[in-house]
Amino acid sequence: MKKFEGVFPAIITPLKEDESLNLTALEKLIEKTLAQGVSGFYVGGSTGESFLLPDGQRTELIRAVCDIVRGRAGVIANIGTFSTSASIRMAEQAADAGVSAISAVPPFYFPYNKTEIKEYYYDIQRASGLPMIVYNVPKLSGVSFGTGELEELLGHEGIAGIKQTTYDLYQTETLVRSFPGKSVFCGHDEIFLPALSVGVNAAIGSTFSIMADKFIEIRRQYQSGRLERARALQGSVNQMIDVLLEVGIFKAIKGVLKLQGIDCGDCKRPFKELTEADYKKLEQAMKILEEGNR
Ligand code: MN9
Repeated sequence: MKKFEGVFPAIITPLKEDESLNLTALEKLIEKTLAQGVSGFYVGGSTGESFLLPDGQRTELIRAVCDIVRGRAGVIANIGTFSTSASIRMAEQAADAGVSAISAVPPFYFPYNKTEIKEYYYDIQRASGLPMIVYNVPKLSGVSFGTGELEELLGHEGIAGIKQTTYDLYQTETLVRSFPGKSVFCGHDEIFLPALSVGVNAAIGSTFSIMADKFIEIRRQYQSGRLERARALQGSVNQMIDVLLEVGIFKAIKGVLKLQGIDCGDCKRPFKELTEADYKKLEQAMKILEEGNR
């Protein structure tokens, strides 16, 4: 099974005012980050406002990303929805579009037991024939896995890896050590360097859309043993992330992209539009990020 390595932006979904996909902005975003050296893209995840998109639009997005990327990088699509059958349908459409792997948030809202959740993953994987990356995001899904439960999932042959959107590096280290052949992705950009130090070699992150170059550099510095430089860079991206989180992470990323010349529209309601004061904060943070880099 192919092991993923490198930096994968969890891309935002560029929208026009009528909420249709903005394919021109999508292409610009993909080309910009490919030129910076990203290894692939994570599509239709939390950052992509997946659960706010109407039926069919997530599939349209997955198709569009595959068409733009044309095999130059990996494409991992979150096809997780509320039911096994609907997720299988989306996984089949993603397979048809040519994705490298699928991923899924655990089924949520209803209180499923762990057997139901595990079988959800196995059933989708089996039906689609694609490698599956489990999306562990307890903060948003409300589903928490113990380390033993994740080990059981990763022990299954169809499960190719896991996107660890938790701050629990003890759990992450255990998974990396126990499953050297599987892909363990860091899912929190603010702990990218600490994750590298426990053996993680791949990351999926929302902020890579606006500063992938910085993370690629952190990894390069880490790999060449220049830890102080890597730590300084992590510190400078974290100052930016502090502001993004304060403003509201997904809409703030769209705001920064707009300031960088790629207008991806606003996040869908109930998210509120950015205010003038928000834009000022973002502009200031961008300036500090660039200055810190000189
Ligand atoms: O996809 C993102 N996860 C979520 C990854 O937003 C749930 C992260 O990149 C975070 O946005 C980022 C800020 O906490 O690490």
